[in-house]
Amino acid sequence: MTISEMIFADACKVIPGGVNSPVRSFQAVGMQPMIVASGSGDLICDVDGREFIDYCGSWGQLILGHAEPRVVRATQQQIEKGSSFGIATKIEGELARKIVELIPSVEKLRFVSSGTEATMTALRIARGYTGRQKIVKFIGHYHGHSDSLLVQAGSGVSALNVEATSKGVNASAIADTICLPFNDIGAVRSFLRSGNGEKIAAVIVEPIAGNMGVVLPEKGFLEMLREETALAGALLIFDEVITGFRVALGGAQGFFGIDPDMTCFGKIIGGGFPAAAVGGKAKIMDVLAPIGQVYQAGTLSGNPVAMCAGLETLRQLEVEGFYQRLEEKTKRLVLPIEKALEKIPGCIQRCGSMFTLFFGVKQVRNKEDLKSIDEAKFRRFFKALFERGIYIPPASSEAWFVSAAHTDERLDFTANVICSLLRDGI
Ligand code: HOZ
Repeated sequence: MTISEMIFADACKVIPGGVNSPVRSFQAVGMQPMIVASGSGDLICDVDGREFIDYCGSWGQLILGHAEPRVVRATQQQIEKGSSFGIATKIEGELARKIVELIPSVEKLRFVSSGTEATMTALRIARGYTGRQKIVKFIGHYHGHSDSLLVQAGSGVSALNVEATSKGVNASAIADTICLPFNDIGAVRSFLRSGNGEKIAAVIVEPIAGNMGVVLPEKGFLEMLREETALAGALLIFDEVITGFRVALGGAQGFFGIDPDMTCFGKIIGGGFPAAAVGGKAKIMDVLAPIGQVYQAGTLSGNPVAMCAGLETLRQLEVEGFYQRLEEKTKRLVLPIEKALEKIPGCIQRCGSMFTLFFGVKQVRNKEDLKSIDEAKFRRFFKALFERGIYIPPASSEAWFVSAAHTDERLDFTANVICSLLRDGI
């Protein structure tokens, strides 16, 4: 038995499935997870001393790579001054101002600790602000694990049952959640126009889906959402937990030029620590207590260590040419693979440094298309990469991420390994 196997077996006795988040269990790839001991730059190392080039990057959080020296230093300095106070600090205002400066649709924001909290709070704010109950989400989109948003969700939820809805979700939450197909302009427009629009508090969307693999919005889809929600008096919420500061400094909304009413952030804004936020127009955000009557709170919200890590990360992203360099790195990896994919059924869907390689299909536009992907091939592919020291997210419909720490040498090595696997057949 490897040390990873022994630790995992012990963990299974005290942690359900041995993991604190289901996709980490490697169930989707029919393997046992490695137990990670450390990370540095583009590498992670497990307790058995095996090294992996990491394309998961803590699910997109680590845009600068593992243990980035300046982030480490900033957080160490804060920890020496105290790691949590449960009271206002200067640093949270600084990070809030930085986000407001970079994302024009956000005038005020509140920090929470996870993407789940951010989207859950966004819905509560939308209901409090509009006085309406129902929300619209898209089939296969994943916005964390609050009740209303687990309905027909993506990521690990898709593996549960045909409805992809978790057991234990309140029936009234299901009844109040309307699920529509992503990228279907006609279906969304006719739903919102046929007398339903005025019952909808909010439409929540991943502007670039990242939890059913990377699926880009088709031309006009986000524009239609902006137009129709405004007509219906419903709020438009962008879940930018993955895309925020990933695809561009202005997030997906900057990339596509659409101003949502509210935005949820997570991952990158915590710089490797648990931090997330919900933000939007001041008049909407001011429904939150203590100004308004929508309640939300959290001891670790705005945690100073996470705020330091987030601020230091955003400062580095602001450096001229950062996103251009990241794009070049990603192309260095992706372009040879795309060439190899011309000869076999499969495709890469990408925006900036986030992408997914799908087997068995030439295009994925929505959840329906995922039914045709070749899961068995993905499992063989994952295992082959793993054995060669390359770690990608352990499920076929997740996003892969390139970080600023990925070296050209490791990107080329990865591209060569993948191209030869595709060429030789897996
Ligand atoms: N929500 C993540 C997948 N899209 C998984 C998070 C985790 O397992 O840490």
